[in-house]
Amino acid sequence: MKPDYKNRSVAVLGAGRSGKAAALLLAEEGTKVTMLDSAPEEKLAGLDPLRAKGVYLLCGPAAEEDPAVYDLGVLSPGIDPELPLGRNFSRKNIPTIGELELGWQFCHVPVIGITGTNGKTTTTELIAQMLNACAQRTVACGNIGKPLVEAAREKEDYAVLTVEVSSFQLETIREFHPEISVWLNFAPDHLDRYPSIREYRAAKLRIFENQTANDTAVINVAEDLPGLKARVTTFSAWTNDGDFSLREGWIVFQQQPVLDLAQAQLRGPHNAENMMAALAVGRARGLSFEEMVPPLCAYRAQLHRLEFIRAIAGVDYINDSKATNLDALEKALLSATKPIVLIAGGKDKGFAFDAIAPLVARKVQHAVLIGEIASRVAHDWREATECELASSLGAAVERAQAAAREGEIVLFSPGTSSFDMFKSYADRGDQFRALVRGLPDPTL
Ligand code: UMA
Repeated sequence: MKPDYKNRSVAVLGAGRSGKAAALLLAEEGTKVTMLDSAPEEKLAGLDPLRAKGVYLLCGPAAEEDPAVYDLGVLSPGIDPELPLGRNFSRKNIPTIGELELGWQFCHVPVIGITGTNGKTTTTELIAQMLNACAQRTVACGNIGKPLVEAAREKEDYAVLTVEVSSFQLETIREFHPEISVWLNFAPDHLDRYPSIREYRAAKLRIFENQTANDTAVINVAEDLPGLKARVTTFSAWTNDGDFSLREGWIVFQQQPVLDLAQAQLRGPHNAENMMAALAVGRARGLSFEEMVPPLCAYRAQLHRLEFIRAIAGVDYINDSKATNLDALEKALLSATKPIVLIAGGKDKGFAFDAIAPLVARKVQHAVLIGEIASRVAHDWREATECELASSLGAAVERAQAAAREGEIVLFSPGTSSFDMFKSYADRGDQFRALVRGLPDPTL
């Protein structure tokens, strides 16, 4: 139930997308809102509407040393509790929730929560496209971009909200309770925030915490998730053990064919699993396979996810900049049907690239490595493939073009995040696309 926030004093930590949405909601509820952000004010944008609603802003060192006490803190997902802003706040022992929990308090309709290390955004969009086509009005929100707080307050006639949830958001829930929770997969990630993968996994598992026997959990059969209270539906593209599995190019449900993969725009076993999860969600909401399959097959992947850019001299150039962890790089390698010239590397997030060296040996003819992790990856793959280092993405693209032969692909699938050289994975992917578009075509 929605608490009464009128006249309470609340600190919103982080003036990014979720912080601004939370502050606006609270200001409109009559709350005394202070926004705290470590960045200097000139680096923050879009604050005028908040000031107009009476939100007080504290930035930089003044925010990180703020001595004030509040009734409640609302944390943005990107605030690491171990960094100065988070630490200064937590030492005051003020009750704290995250933006996701605040959004949940204002939800009037059920929620579908989607988590997993990879495929969250694609699956969230698949589910939203499918439900909307099947007359169950919804919006894709949460970690995908539109904060839950914003979606929950829209005056739209939604039947359900389709919410991508990250481990960061789940860290600070209390009563967040999806009627359907989807667990796509799990692999090491965000080791720059968590002490070990145990803490990362524990945060993600909270997606099931408030579910009951009346709810549904849609899970990858490869995952051992003990103690689930909800009804379970399983899926797998790799074994026949799940309720949904693969047979002869079809997704089958309890051995009955339901979706012909040749008709779908998405490619690769990981995307087959994303579609299985969407089918399981629709089934839990009473839809028939006949109505769900056409919108799922029509869905096209977003940019930066195995995005075909162009072919030059018989070589396909693929942008997979969204591969910000090793598991995503592994999936890209597994879905390729041609020999690969790989461009990989970026920020050193603590991944052990030697874990995929046998797959690299099978699939990658040549690797061009970039970023702060480049020489470590070259060392980890020294026996798997021919490696060279490049000092910039431009140089890497040139080297990859020189190395690729007709019938091969140049795959840009970094396997780690971008922040050592770029603003985001999208900026990195946009730059790659522009570089590839500018390459000379020797056959012309
Ligand atoms: N900040 C501080 N002190 C700190 C750290 C950050 O003040 O110690 C401030 C920054 O100066 C900035 C603000 O916090 O002004 C940014 O807050 P944020 O990082 O929480 O970003 P938002 O703009 O609120 O975006 C967040 C999600 N970001 C993260 O989880 C890092 C977005 O997911 C999400 O789309 C958005 O809320 C709406 O729900 C992005 C993401 O990268 C896409 N997610 C991670 C991922 O997918 O791997 C989890």
